[in-house]
Amino acid sequence: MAHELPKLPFGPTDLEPFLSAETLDYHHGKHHKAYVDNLNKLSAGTPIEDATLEELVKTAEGGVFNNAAQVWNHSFYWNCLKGGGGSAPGAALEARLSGAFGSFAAFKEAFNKAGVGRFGSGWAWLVKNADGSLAVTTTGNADNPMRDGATPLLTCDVWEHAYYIDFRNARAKYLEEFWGFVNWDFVESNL
Ligand code: MN3
Repeated sequence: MAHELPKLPFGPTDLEPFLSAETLDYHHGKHHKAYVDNLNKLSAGTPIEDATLEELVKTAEGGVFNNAAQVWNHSFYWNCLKGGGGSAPGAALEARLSGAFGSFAAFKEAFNKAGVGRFGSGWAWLVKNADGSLAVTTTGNADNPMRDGATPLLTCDVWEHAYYIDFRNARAKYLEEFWGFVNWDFVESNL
């Protein structure tokens, strides 16, 4: 069964002033779509044709992995964002973040530092480890924490294509503005 490009969970201008409609048009309509199209080309008529996206993210290698993981990562990233912004973590999640990182502010600082520090292209993540602990991590290129048995809770795409139109080379500024548009209900649903 062919993989499909999911619709964005918000309208084209709903993330302004954080991300413009032009960014969404390119990032979702061209980059994300290209990963879906490439994955379908690589899997049509092969033994992985009926594999689920999650199976491919966990077990595939090479080009199939790169495209499958980028499809998954981008769909997850869009779900981490909330049209209109202005959401905040619920009390229980905020307490867990404070327990793990010292405070909610310290968690955001750790996440931003990790995202800025990821050399080249990749992703910043909040994950739940197999032992239930929360951690901030980054992955390079298409890589995904599920490969290491962790559960992704929140991600931010730190590939340059995610922020170059709106923030030029200022990845740190992009990460700062990201917090105003996080969908905390989605983050909590991944716990
Ligand atoms: Mn991207």
